This record gives sequence, C-alpha cells and structure tokens, in this order.
Amino acid sequence: MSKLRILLVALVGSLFTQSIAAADKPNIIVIMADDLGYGDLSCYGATALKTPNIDKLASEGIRFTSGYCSASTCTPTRYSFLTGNYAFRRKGTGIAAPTAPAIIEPGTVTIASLLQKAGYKTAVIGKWHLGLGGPDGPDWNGELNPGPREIGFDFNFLLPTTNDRVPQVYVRNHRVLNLDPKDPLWVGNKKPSEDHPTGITHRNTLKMDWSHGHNSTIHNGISRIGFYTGGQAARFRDEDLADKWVEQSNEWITANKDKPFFLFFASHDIHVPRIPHERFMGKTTLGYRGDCIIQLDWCVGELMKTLDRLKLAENTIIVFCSDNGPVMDDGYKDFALERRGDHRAAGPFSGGKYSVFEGGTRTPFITRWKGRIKPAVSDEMVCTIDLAASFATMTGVKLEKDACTDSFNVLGTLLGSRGAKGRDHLVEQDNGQAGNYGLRVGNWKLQRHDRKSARNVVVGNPLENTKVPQFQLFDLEKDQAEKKNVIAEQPEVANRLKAQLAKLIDDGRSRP
Ligand code: NG6
Ligand code: CA
Repeated sequence: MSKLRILLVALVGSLFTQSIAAADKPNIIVIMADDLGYGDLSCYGATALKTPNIDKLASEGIRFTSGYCSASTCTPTRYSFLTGNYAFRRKGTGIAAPTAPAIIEPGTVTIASLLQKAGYKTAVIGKWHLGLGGPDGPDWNGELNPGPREIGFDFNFLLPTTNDRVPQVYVRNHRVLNLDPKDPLWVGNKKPSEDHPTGITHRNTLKMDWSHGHNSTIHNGISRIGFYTGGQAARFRDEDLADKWVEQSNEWITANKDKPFFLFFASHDIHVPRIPHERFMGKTTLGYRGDCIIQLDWCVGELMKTLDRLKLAENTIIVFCSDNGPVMDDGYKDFALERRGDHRAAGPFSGGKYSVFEGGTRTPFITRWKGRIKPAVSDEMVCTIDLAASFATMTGVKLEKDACTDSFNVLGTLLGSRGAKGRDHLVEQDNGQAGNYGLRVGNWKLQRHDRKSARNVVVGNPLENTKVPQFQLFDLEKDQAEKKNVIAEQPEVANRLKAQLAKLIDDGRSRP
C-alpha cells in the first residue's frame, strides 16, 4: 500500500470511529426533582395543575410507569444514584445533617467519574445533601473539600444541604460564594447565644410557621433545622433558588456545548420550605406545594429552550426523575394537605416519603432523546441507581467489578429498544442503613420492616406510625395500593421473596 493510501485508510477509519463515538456520547442531563410524587404531574394523571414542559418531555420520550428512585428519602437516593450502590449497605447514608462530612469518599467510582473517563465535562447544579468536607465536617469559611469535585464533577454550584437545613448559602466548587471574610459563617447544632432568635422565641415574626422541627435559626422569615450566624452577604432568598439553578445551568451548558457533557440538575423543588418565586405564587389551587411544581416545570422548560437554542436537543439525553415520593406536611404550615382537594400526589399508590410502600419510591421517570427515542409509555422496571451502569455501557467505559455493585445496565429499556427488558427485581428502602425494605419481583411486592416501629406513612400525615407486621406481601397486579396483605395465602411466594431479599442483602452486591 502506498503511503498515501495508508494515510487515507487511517483517516477514513478515524473519521468513522469518531462518528460512532459521537453518536454514542450524547450529552446527558439528569433532572432530579425533590419530593415529587408519582401523581404530581399532568402527564402522570394530575388534573389540579398543568405541567406542560415536563409533559412535552414525556410525549417526546418514554414515560415509565415503573420508574423508581432507590430510597424514600433524599440522601440515600442521591448516594445510590451517584455510586450505583444501595445505600442500605453503608452506614451514614441516612438524611444528612447540616454539619455532615462528605459521605462519598474521594476516588469512589460514580456516574460522574465514569462519564469523565468517557471524555465528558461534568457538573452538579442544585441540591447536594451528601455532606461536604473531611471527617470534621464542612469548613464553611475555608475549603469545602472533599465534595463533588473529588468524585468526578468538574464543576459544582450547590445548595449544600437542603433548603430547610442551615446555612442558606451557595457553594461554588470548594467555596461558599460571596462570603465576606469579615463576617464568617458559623454553623452548629446548639444555640450560639441565649438571645439568638429562633422559631420558638420569635415565632410570631415568621412568614411561614413551622409544624414540627424547623424551629431553630431564622433566615428570610423562615426558621430552619440547625443554627447559624454570619455570612450575611452570601445568603440567598428561597424565592430565587430556581432562577439560580437555571441561570447557572444555562451558563455551564453554553460554555460546554462543544464537548459531551453530563449535567446533574438537582432541583430543590418541591422540598420544604416550599417558597416559590413571587411570579409563581398563587398559580395553582394547591397552595405553595402546587406552585412549586409549576416552578419546577418552568425550570425544565428553560433547560429545553437552552438545548433548542444551542441546537443540542437531538444530541442530548434527558432523564427526569425524583429523589423520593411525596409528603404533605413535612414540617411547615403551608397548607398542602388542606388545599389538595382531589389531587393525589402519590397517584394510585400508598405511602410516600419515608415509606417502603410504592408511593415512597415509585416516582415520575421520563427519558427523552429527540430523534433517537421513539415516544412510548413503558411498564418496564428501571431505577435511578441504574443510570451509572447504563451510561457507562453507552459511552464504552469499563465498569470494574467492585464499582456500582447494584447498578444494572438497562440502557436498551431507557432508550426504548424493541424487546428490551428492565429489571426483574428491585430493592426499595426508606432511610439510611438497613431499616425497612420493599422487594419488588414482577408483580409481587414483599415488605420487610426491621425497625421496631415500622412506619406506615400516610401521605398527608408523616407522623402517623401505624404498626405493621414485619413481613407483608402484596400482588401489585390486583392491588397496586398495597392494601391487602396476602402473605397467608401465598406462603411459597413469600418465602421465595424473603430468601431473595435476605440474599441480596447478605451478598453485599447484586450486579452480576
Ligand atoms: C426530616 C425533616 C424533613 C425533611 C427531611 C429530609 C423534621 C421534623 N423533618 O428530618 O422536614 O427535611 O428530614 O428530607 O425536621 S429529604 O428529602 O432531604 O430527605
Ligand atoms: Ca427529597
């Protein structure tokens, strides 16, 4: 072969691999809502409000009826989504306190580090709630390290804990944004001084009253979980959070439009305190809880506009999901329950946030890849924990055996390939290490409650603890509300599922 020919073959070859690689490396945006229930969107049956932007995503992509998050609280779902490991296997994965250190150790393989390996630019914008800093916890006035950047994110712009936990500041990369060193930020679990105003001592000054917990330091007229002082210039207004996430995302997407990128858009909506921007207040009949859903839908619309403007829609996979099921009264008197009317936030399911009934983890789950995914509704079972293995497969990154040990490759299902199957089983959990479990296998659902007072959480009253037996079995085909325990009628099925769950826990991993 002549030199020229060799060169030509090499060139054509590399062009070919490049085009294949480009097709296999679409941008990825995971939009994770907070506390959004299965029945909270009009594309999932809500009639009390309209969510046109998310509905559009669903109509242009796949709307899953068996899409799950891993846990019915925030921290364990986020831990599992990022690491691909069930949170019940790890101590310290329950709802993180304001002073919690980084829960995921630097160097841990995550969906972000895998995509980084595949050549992606990666960012997380929004709620973190996975702790920051070393074993002593966050150094709010110094480097907040380790954090997202030590586990695969090139950029982070965060609400560091939750909007109801102190402090109300943004964290950009390793620093609190706009922090004036002359006004240091102090965060702690105890009242810093006798005269420090709290939700108890200054209750009549609050713009939204608390119903349980949430009675410590007051910021923006709302008392929170935990205490803090200082950092005045760095503090945000709750009303502006959604706008901030959109602004930051648009900037980051625009700056990274020429490379494949992975954006984890972690909305704080619709977590308490539900304080939408003034322009969304009163937009629904459901009170602020509904108004925050409209605000979330607006955010999704803005992201879509950015993709359209940059001509990226056909080169971007969007996954829309939630971090746990719904709750009405989560500590503030925002009248979500009183104003809900016929709206059923968990759709046809029982339970919600904190529970292992389906309402706790079966949540909206939508994938869209314009031009590639054929619009459909899918009953296949998929979970946020599967995104790591699925996108590693898509981008050609090798998954080591000890990484993402509970993450299954369900890429075909996520993209709607004909005949593709989702999971054949899934463990659902409530909060942190061990506790209460659900195991879904096909239409069967086993509940196992290891905690003494198992919470049979009723949406609307999270404090209601109905005693439940340690094991219950439900046939979801006939009884999706898990109302009729058939464990006595189906001893064989129950024993099979009990043994399967015990093995899944004992094995320490479930990915083959
Ligand atoms: C609970 C809080 C609740 C919420 C939850 C975490 C009280 C009484 N309840 O402890 O309001 O903050 O933690 O929610 O303080 S999550 O969605 O971030 O997991
Ligand atoms: Ca949550």
